Amino acid sequence: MTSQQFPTGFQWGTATAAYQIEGAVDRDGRKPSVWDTFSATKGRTFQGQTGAIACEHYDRYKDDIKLMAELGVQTYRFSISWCRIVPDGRGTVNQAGLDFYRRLVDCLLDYGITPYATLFHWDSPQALETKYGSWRSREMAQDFAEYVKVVVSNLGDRITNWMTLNEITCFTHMGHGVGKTPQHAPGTKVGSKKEVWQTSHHALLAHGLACQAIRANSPKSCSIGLVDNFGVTVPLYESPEHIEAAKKAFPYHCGNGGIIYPALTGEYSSALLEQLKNDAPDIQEGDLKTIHQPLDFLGLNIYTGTYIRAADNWQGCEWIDFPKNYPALNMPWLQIVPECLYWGIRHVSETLNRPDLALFITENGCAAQDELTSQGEVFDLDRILYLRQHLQSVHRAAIEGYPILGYFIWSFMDNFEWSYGYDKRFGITYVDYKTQQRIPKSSYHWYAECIRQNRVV
Ligand code: PNW
Repeated sequence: MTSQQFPTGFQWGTATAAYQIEGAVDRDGRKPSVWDTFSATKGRTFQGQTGAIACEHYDRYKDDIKLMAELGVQTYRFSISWCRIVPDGRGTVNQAGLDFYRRLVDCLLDYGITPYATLFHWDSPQALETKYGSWRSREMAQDFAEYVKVVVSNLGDRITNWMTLNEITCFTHMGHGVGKTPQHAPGTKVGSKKEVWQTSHHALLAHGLACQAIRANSPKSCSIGLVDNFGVTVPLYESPEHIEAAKKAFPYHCGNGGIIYPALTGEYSSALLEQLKNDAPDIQEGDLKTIHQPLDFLGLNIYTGTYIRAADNWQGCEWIDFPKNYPALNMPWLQIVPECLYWGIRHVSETLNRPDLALFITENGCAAQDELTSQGEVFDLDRILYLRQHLQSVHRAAIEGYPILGYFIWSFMDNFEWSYGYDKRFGITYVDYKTQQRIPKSSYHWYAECIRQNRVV
């Protein structure tokens, strides 16, 4: 057998998100999202950059999808912008917004690429932030479900793979802060940690109500997932005691105990609740039942991990800091921990006791300091190094029998990296922001070969 061969049917893909690539923020009836407002506020993003133009994907989607088809991917994960579909957040539906995504999806289907649509990737309608503080209010969950109903009843004939919300902790915990200004939109300071936890609780409710709305309104049988960037606790090395310690540490992380536990088990992890004490959110009767919907898959966004060792303390585990000069890529949090993908997959299956649940790596990738040569090429050898090692880790999980069905590289092309603006490039396709030219990097060609051979090359 050829080495590092993936199981037949393994799905190869790439991922993007609406605000990071589309631009065209005031076209065809779209109204502002919190990211338009936040990035236009002085001092919030790198050099005051915004997603107003981004990659002009709104107008260039056909060429982008053609390039994606040449790459050979079977799947594409993108997000739908709430403020294109329901520009005020609730109320009037904007037909032109639906039409854009219909054209986009039809183009994908023409090339035989299966669409995976994320219904929310951080771009809340500004109108709802102004009206009631978006995720600080329970009303947001209901309004989200209404928007989801519109999308699914209009596009559900051609999209059958849905993801509700992307990375709940990023737009709740990183968008609301106590004391200091948060790094993500809406960038609101709140009075207590409890209020922050309340925002993620509302997002979980939105997830639950959205699942119900999808099942009730999809014209076809479909599959539904949640996408989370949970914390991967990696054993210092693979001895039985460190593996045990990494498992014990797992439910303490806020994205694990506070997001995937309630979504998958119907309970916040007891480890986390003990730690939160009075900071835990208020949970109304029936909330956990609403949040705990049957899921067809879980999407894992994994870029790095944290090393854990066994310890003689009450938790039985200890978090280890990275030493100075530990290998990292071009992002403050991007320490290279290739085993993180294997352990992320294994922990979700085993620690949450869900060996049946289908998993996708819905994001994995890295920022590198890409340089365009005078010949107009980008030799991103560091990205290939990173991706190859991480894919090997996915491969290990696959051959050990974990239900990992596919892998999406973040990202198909360089894009607006939130508060880092265009300073950080995650794409396997280079975007020249002066000309909007797309230039496949070495990693694009490498990935095409992996897909062609269905193995890590
Ligand atoms: C994800 N961390 O965010 C998002 O889903 C993407 O939109 C984003 O472009 C991509 O990863 C790269 O940043 C993350 O602090 C934000 O570990 C923060 C972290 C990880 C992922």
